[in-house]
Amino acid sequence: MLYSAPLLALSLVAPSHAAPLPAYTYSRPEAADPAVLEGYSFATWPVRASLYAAAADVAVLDAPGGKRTFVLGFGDSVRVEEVGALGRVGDRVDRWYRVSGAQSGWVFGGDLTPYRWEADFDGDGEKELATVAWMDDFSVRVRIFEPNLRAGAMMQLDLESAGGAYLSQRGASVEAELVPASKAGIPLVHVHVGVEACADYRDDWISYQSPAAVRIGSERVALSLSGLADPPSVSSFEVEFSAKRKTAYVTRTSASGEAGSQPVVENERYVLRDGVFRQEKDGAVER
Ligand SMILES: [Ca+2]
Repeated sequence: MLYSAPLLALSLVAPSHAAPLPAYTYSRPEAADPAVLEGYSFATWPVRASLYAAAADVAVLDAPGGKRTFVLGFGDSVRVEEVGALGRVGDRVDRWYRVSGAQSGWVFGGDLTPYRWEADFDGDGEKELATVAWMDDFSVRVRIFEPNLRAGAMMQLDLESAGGAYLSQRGASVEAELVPASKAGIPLVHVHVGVEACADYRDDWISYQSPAAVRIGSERVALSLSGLADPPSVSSFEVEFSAKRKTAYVTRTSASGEAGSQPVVENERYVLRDGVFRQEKDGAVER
């Protein structure tokens, strides 16, 4: 399941603005031999795609697997100029891309991500940089970087992949967005991991908060909700944040699909404390 053929066709007819990007996928069947490059599924980014260095110190090479000529900083933007061959770096399988940006050259796809934001996550008046990227072990890493702190002021939090259990595969697709403070009370990185249909999926909202006296903070899973699409058995959820009250209302709906059974609807209320939405039960907030 490589996406290169249709996407390359798309990019040929794309107008001056970039075509929508494919889903940010990284997966392989559980039973597949990790050594076989063709067993992996991953997003093939089209020419003109805008991507970002997912980590610090991303190497720009003079050729795929060649000599390092430049190093991209965390979150630096690049544009895809040419889609190269399949390759492996360490345990990671992805394509090589010739990119333009701070320096033209070849970058390994595993070092790039479509997801990068700037926001003042901890509310100290300075913006942090955040990226979301698949890791070699099929976990999803949320990195948050303090540009004005000394080198190494990078926080990271790894989320286990959902979406694979029902398909006997490792990895899945990720969709991520920045939820602004105006919506949730504090900025959150929202990460949805799953696949299109017939699978488990999970939504996590990640916060970054710093103690007042110390500038470097910590990432936390502020809220984590799981669903299942395995018709006729289905469970889903909806979340409504209140920035003003710093709360989250979760409505869970589950249906077994058995004849005569009604969907079960449950409502939960969460209160934001120390960067985490804590469930309120019987008027008390869990610790
Ligand atoms: Ca900040």
